[in-house]
Amino acid sequence: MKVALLSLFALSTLAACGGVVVHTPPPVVVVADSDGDGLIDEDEYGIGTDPYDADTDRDRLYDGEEWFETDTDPLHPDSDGDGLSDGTEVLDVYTDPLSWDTDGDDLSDREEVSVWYTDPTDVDTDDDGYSDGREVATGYDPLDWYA
Ligand SMILES: [Ca+2]
Ligand SMILES: [Ca+2]
Ligand SMILES: [Ca+2]
Ligand SMILES: [Ca+2]
Repeated sequence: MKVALLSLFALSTLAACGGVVVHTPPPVVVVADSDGDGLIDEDEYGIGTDPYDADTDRDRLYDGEEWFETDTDPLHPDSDGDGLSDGTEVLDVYTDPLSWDTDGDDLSDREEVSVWYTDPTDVDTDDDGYSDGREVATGYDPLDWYA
């Protein structure tokens, strides 16, 4: 018998060529990020953000950015509750979106930016040796070295 001389490999090759070829699709892994914000839909469902809205809390930071980079709450536009949105702190005034008083002078980031116009990242804006918070509390001008 000629066939008896064929190796097992040859036999299986013959069988494959003659048999029905069944295409098995590779396993499909769903990693859809429908809104393109850097968080896959599945994670968004877990976190509670909207998988079809790149910026669920409307603070100008993408859900994925908040989750992976700034550590801010993608469901709350003002994570530290200082009155400035996370987007404003990160993109505009460069303060800490996770601290209500970035420079520790007892004036909140919002107060410094929109009330006293002092530098929220400088404890003593006018460099007179007295902190902005202390000047405000004692009636002095935190923007005037002489007052
Ligand atoms: Ca997403
Ligand atoms: Ca956001
Ligand atoms: Ca802040
Ligand atoms: Ca401050």
